[in-house]
Amino acid sequence: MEHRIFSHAIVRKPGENFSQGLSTANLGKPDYHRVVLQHEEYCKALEQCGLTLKILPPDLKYPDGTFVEDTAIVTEQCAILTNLGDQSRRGEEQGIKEILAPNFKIEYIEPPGTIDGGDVLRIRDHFFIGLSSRTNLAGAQQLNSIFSRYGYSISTIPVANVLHLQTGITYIGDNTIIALPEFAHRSEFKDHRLINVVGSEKYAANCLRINDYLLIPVGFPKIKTALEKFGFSILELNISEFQKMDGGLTCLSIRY
Ligand code: CIR
Repeated sequence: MEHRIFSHAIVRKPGENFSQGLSTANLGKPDYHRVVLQHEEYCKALEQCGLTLKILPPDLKYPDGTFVEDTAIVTEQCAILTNLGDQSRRGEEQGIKEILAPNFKIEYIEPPGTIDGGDVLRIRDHFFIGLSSRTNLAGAQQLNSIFSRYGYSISTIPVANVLHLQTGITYIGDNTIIALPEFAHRSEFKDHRLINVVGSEKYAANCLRINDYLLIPVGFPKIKTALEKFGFSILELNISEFQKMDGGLTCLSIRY
């Protein structure tokens, strides 16, 4: 299957303690008022892409809980609840399970395996799993045995210089990837058309293709120009406050 048509997404509103989440960015403290506005704009963009949203309320137990992508891997056939890599985020998946359980066969990653959904990059029916500070080999092996029952394949990729695999590479369909050099030159991707992301635009390596739209972060003109010729409707979003907490466009939703 070349590119999935998505009809739904789950998002969770950021809570007032959002700035107490995990961060390595050194970009300062997010402004909560702007966090809320940017999240609302993000939700509107998803709706513009044709998605029906399930908007969960903030959960103050989990300052990083708005980064829902990390909690579950949803395919056409099943939903896998991850065992999040950082202890402080374990349990975020429970609220997501309630939404997915009526419609999907639920599978689980269990200790000692850990996976953050941000480390899972799907290209057609293959899943690349980033081995990162959050996702370990035991998690990838569990995912492999789950996916082998559903006809999906996986392989692993080391992640060294970014938080998650998807922080550094996006598949936009049509056999095309956007990637940082760390991933762009790997043999796995040699048959793909490549859009290189230069160092000064590193943050734009995480974009989000939804149906006929491509969401990109605002303020990265080189990547925008490179993407304009692909014929997507490009939606530029300001998510500066989420960048301060190491988050990007994909992390803020689970699409299916
Ligand atoms: C964390 O460090 O877990 C959060 N502050 C950011 C998670 C971003 N998630 C993602 O890229 N999928």
